[in-house]
Formats: sequence, structure tokens, C-alpha cells
Amino acid sequence: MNELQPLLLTVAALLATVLASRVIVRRQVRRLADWLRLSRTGEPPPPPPTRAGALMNPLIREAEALAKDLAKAQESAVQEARLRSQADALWTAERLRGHVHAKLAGRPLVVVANREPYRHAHSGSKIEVVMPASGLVTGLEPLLRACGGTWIAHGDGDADRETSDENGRLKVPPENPQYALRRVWLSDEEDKGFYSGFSNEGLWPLCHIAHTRPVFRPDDWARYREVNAKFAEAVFEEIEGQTEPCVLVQDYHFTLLPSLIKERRPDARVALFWHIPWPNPEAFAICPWQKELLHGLLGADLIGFHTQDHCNNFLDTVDRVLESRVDRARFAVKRAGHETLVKPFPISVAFPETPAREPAAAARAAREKVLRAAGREDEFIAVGVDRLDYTKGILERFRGVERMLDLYPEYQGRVVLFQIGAPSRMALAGYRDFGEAVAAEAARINARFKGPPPIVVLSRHHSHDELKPYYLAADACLVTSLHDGMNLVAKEFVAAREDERGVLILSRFAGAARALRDALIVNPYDADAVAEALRTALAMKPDAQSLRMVRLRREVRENNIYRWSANLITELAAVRLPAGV
Ligand code: ADQ
Repeated sequence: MNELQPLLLTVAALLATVLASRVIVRRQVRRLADWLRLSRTGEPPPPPPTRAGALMNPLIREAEALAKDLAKAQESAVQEARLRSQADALWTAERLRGHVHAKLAGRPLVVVANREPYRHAHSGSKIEVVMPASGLVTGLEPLLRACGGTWIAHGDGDADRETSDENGRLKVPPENPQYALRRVWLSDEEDKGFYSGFSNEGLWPLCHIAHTRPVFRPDDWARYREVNAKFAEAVFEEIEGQTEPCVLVQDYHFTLLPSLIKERRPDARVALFWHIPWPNPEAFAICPWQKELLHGLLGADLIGFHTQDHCNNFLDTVDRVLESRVDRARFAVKRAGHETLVKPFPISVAFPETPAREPAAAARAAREKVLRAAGREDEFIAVGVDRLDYTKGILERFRGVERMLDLYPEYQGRVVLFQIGAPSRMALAGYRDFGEAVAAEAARINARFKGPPPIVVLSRHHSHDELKPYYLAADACLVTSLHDGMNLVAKEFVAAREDERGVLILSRFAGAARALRDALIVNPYDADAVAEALRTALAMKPDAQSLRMVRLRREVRENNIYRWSANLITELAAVRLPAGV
């Protein structure tokens, strides 16, 4: 027995080991099976099973790889199904045209905006036509092109009179006329008080929380009222003899127009779209004529903002300032028997539906082109595209670039920011000074670093065709507005990136940040945050860029400018006019 004892003990130990291994292995296999089952059913990926020694490791590694492939396949199947079911729902110019014709049922569409879509100007012995740098023009032109109608605007080009008829009318676009442009003529004094003064020194800073004081002068207010009345006359002429016309008024230049139109033409359906933010009631109360502005606006049947926050601020302001009934469940204001609906319509851009044949090659060519034009050989390209306006956070952007080069000196001499800045509102000293401040800040920063200057400022208007190579060439696009209704540059960048590369750095204070969640969202006042975002963007692997860009592109494609126009027109056409008007 004694001789057998070691043998029995060994056998027992072996059996125990085998049994224990079986239990461990069985448990691991069960966990592995559970994990695979969960991955297969598309649950959120559970943590991989803990390793059970060398025996199971190869199997677990294979299972991990399999689960990852499965997750990817599931994601693309879901994406494909979503795209398939949305293919019908995508808005195109063609679809918008049919939709608007059906909704308006022959009623004319009139758009009123201060900015004209085409300005004629003398250039030597020739007359040139320019499409101004303006988010409003970018947003509205596709609607008029698709649906026809009349755009009423201030004719401020020095060759505008000689290119329109005696009533200020002409057909545009010049190369392929699709709608009517009706120009309104303003004297220098009117332009100064209405546009530069009340609109741009008063209402613009009032509504943008960018810490520039609004200036309200009684004379400017008088001009503002006169010019609103002048535009109302132009509207009456354009809708004369038409029943139930639809009038789409644009922006803060025309707060008084809705009431003026409705008083004389109660059968008109009137909407006003506000392109800039609406501040909180305390900030708005700075304006000495806040009651008159609100009264003017509430003549509209529909008021649109980019975001729900701006709608809420507007309703709060009305509630605080005027005798009225604010219906927060329906987002409506009732006043003296008239109802105004207040809704968000996030504006967008047209999305190219015929993709480039070789988008990656196009991006490479664009890169070579913009670098060659600047005589540079940088490894990384960042771009900023703005009107030269203090709300766009251009100086803050420069400081972010400077900080990045300080924190990560290995990037010095390897990265360039092309800042494309269209001169804007040059009649105002504040804007001229700002243009100079931009140049001076770039020079200060450039002087600090050896080698090619990190910031190149291109201060001139660029056509959309000229802008595109910069969007395409960029590793990062910086949109660092201090406050912005939406910001279309962010969406233009995304729409341009058919190669699904490039990173969008976006201010949290731009309306666009609500929907473009796959951008790197920053506080532009925080130079460290901008620097870190830029570094992250430049170091981001192509796969990670692509993941974000694909999602951004889906968002902009589905919510394009045609959808914006369709929603606005649908709401406007659905307005119920009081019986007997
Ligand atoms: P903007 O303040 O004009 O618009 P944004 O939305 O960024 O701002 O649009 C600017 C437009 O001008 C873009 O289409 C851009 O391509 C163009 N642009 C900028 N710089 C240019 C340059 N150097 N040369 C040529 N074109 C240039 C206002 C509000 C925004 C809102 C829009 C639309 O302030 O918040 O998004 O209206 O509602």
C-alpha cells in the first residue's frame, strides 16, 4: 500500500488538475461564447473575457478579431440601410422645385434681403459681377435658383444702375437667368444710418455676445425706419395684383418690415428668418427701441432662428417686453388677434451629389496647388475662412496656433494656417481697425518663429471655386467664432471633403456645433484648448479622421440647404390667414 501511495497521490493530483482545468476552461469557454453572442446581437461591446493562460489565448485573440469584424460589418449594414431608406428623403434642387410649386400653388415668392446675390462693379474699363461673401447669400441663392421668384435687395455696386432696367430689375444669375433681382437704391445717408449705423453698430453687436458695445443713435434709428418703409414700398410694387403672395424677409436689417407689409397686405403670408443669434432678454433690453423692434417682427406669421436656444431667448424677450400671450407648448406668440409661430430652421449648404471620380487625388492636387501658390512646402495645412469680422474669433484662432507651436515645438516650421479673410463693412472704422489688428497679430506671431511664417493672411474676396482648394487641402479647418448664428464655413468644409479626410475644429458658440458633433468642439477664448485641438487634428490617424468625417458628411448631406428651404416654405404655406382678408 505504501508503495502505491505516491502513485495514487500523483493520479489524484492529476485528476484534480484535469478537473480544475476543465472547470476553468469551461468557464472561459462559456464567457467567450457569451461575449461572442452579445457581439453578434449588436449589444454594446462587452469587455473581452480575461485571459485563461496560454492555452486559450490564441482562441481569444481570434475571437476578438472576429468580433471586431462583426461589429464593423454590422455598423456598415446599419449605415447602408439608413442611407437606403433616406435616399428617397434626400432633398435636391429638383425635389425642392416640385415641392415649392406644389406648396405655393402658383402664388409668387418674394425674398427681401439687404445683400444682393449679384453685385455689378466697374473694374477698369470692364464691368465685373461678384457674388458677395455672405452666409445669407450662400443659403438663399439655391432656393431662388430652384424655384424662381423675386429677390429684393439694396443695389450697392457702382455699376448696378447701368446693369438693371429703369425699375431696378434684372434677371440673374447672369450666365443662366432663373429669377428676378429687384434693386432698391439708397442714398449715402440712408445707407450710413440704416446699414452701417443701426444694423451693424447697433443690432449686430447687441445680438452677438462678443463684448463689443452696441451703439444706438437716434438718427440711425430714423434712417432705419425710413429704409424699412422704402423696402416695404418695393415689396408692394412686386406683389401688386397677386393674391396671397409669400414674402420671406431676411435678417436684422428688416425688423419693421413684417408689420409694415401685413398692415397694408393682410393677405400676404410673411416669414422672417433671423440669421444671427438672439440674445437673452437682459442683453436685448439695452436697445432703446426694443418694443418697436418686437412689434415690427411680430407682424410676421412665422419667425425662424437657427437653434431652439435662439427661439427660447426670443420668446423670453417678448414675454418680458410686450403685452402678449406666449404659448410655450406651441412656440407661438398671440398679440392683438395675430399669431406668430417661432421655430428653429438650421440653415445649411448645398451638398455635391455627383462625387468627384478620384477624391483622394483631387485633395492631393489641391494641396499642391495652394502650397505652390504660396511658395511653401509645409507638411500640415490649416485653414480659416471668414468675413473679417470681430465675431469670428480670428485673433483667438491665431493665438491658438501660436500656443500650439509653443507647446509642441516639433511642429514649428511644419505647419501653415491660411487665413482667408474677405474685407467686410469697410465703411466702419471698427472693421477697418479689425482688419489691421488681424494683420498685426499675424505679423507678431510670425516674427516669433524661425523658418517660414506659420500664418499667411489672404485678405481678399475669394469666389467659391477659389475657396474649394483650400477646404480640400486642409488637414484642419478652424472655425472659432465667439458667437455665430450657424456658421456656414463649417458646413462648406464638410461638404467639400469627398475624400473623407480633414478635421473640423469648431467653436461651441457657433450654432453649427449643435449638429456637427464629430467636430473637435472648442471654447475659442481658451488658447490651450484651441492648441490641443489643433495638435489632436494634425496627429489624427486617417482612419479616425474618416470616421468623424463620414458622420459629419451624413449630417450635412441629409440636412442640406434644400431641406432648410423646403421646411421654411412648408411652414409658411401652411399659415392660416384670417377669414375674409
Ligand atoms: P456670415 O456672418 O456671413 O453669415 P457664415 O455663415 O460663416 O457667416 O458665412 C460666410 C459665407 O461667406 C460663407 O459662404 C463663406 O464661404 C463666405 N466667405 C467667407 N470668407 C470669404 C472670402 N474670403 N471670400 C469669399 N467668400 C467668403 C450670417 C450669420 C451666420 C449664418 C449665416 C447664414 O452670421 O451665423 O450662418 O448668416 O444664416
